[in-house]
Amino acid sequence: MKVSALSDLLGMPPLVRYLTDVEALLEDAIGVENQWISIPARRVVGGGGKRLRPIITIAAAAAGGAAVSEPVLRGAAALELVHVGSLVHDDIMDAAKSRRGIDTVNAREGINHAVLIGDFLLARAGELASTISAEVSHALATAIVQLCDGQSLETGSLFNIDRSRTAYEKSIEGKTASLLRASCRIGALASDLPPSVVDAMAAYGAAFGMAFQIIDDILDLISTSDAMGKPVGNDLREGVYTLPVLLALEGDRGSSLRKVLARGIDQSSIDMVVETALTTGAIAEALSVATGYNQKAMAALDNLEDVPVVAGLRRLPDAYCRWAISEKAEARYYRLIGIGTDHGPR
Ligand code: GRG
Repeated sequence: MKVSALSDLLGMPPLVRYLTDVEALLEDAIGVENQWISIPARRVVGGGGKRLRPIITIAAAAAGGAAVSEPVLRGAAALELVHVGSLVHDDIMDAAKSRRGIDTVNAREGINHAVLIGDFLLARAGELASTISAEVSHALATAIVQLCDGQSLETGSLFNIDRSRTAYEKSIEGKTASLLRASCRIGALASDLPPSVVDAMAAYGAAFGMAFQIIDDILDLISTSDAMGKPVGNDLREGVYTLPVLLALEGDRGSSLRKVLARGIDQSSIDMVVETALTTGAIAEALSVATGYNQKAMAALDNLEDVPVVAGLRRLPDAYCRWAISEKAEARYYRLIGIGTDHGPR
């Protein structure tokens, strides 16, 4: 999704300028003399991320009618640093070789350096947050706690074919939704918006974050490795059974799927899971769960003043999901997942 399109969608003409300021803050945060840190940190922070968390931090501030101030931009940069730090640690856990088509730190510089880069990025985020307020620092630290919580729940349930849908949702609430929630909360807190607006924004970010992760999990099954920057079925290979797989396990062909998964994961079992999830409607159902979370996100904004950015934030969750599917899902699956051809690449 291009920033210019996002700025139109959100009704925020100066978004590009704000993001340029965030980039400068990120560069400041990672530009240290020690090249063991600065080189890999620049590669991962500058590695082509969408900057979704900074964008929603900024939009949350603007949605409450506040000017987008310097503290809001520092908060936005802090959130991106936590996001990238968590990805560096995630890549260590997965022994991933590349992300967004770029070498991971564990692959190029080694695991020990990667641990330190992740820690460094988190610490830099903490420093930025501390320049805003104690409340913002607290919100950021809480989000990091929740990220660890969600990720450890996932790690503890690898290859568990009895993983429940509730357990899945609790895990993604921590590992993904908590950071989108914190982005919204911190945007509002850094602008001194009233508690009712802070809470409404946080509820919006949390619900959108759930949909965001569910879409990512769907795409892991029906995208292409080129579009995702990692092999299709990567979650399955790692033993992460996500919502579409859990729904397929609950369906008519659940018992044969169980047997296939119990035998171990190879390319033919991945193909079988994808085919089953598509033809039994499990993927379509997962998509509709994501849509339900998007509706919850929109409803969270009901009591906010109807300024253009609030209307833009209401449009964002559905627009993001449509964009992600149209950019990344294989078009031949559209009919099976119950979406029209208007999702096709533009
Ligand atoms: C050290 C903070 C910290 C956490 C440790 C490893 C871990 C616990 C958490 C990682 C959780 C994780 C990988 C969640 C996935 C979130 C997700 C969907 C990331 C992709 O977000 P995008 O699409 O990424 O916004 P880009 O590439 O655009 O930046």
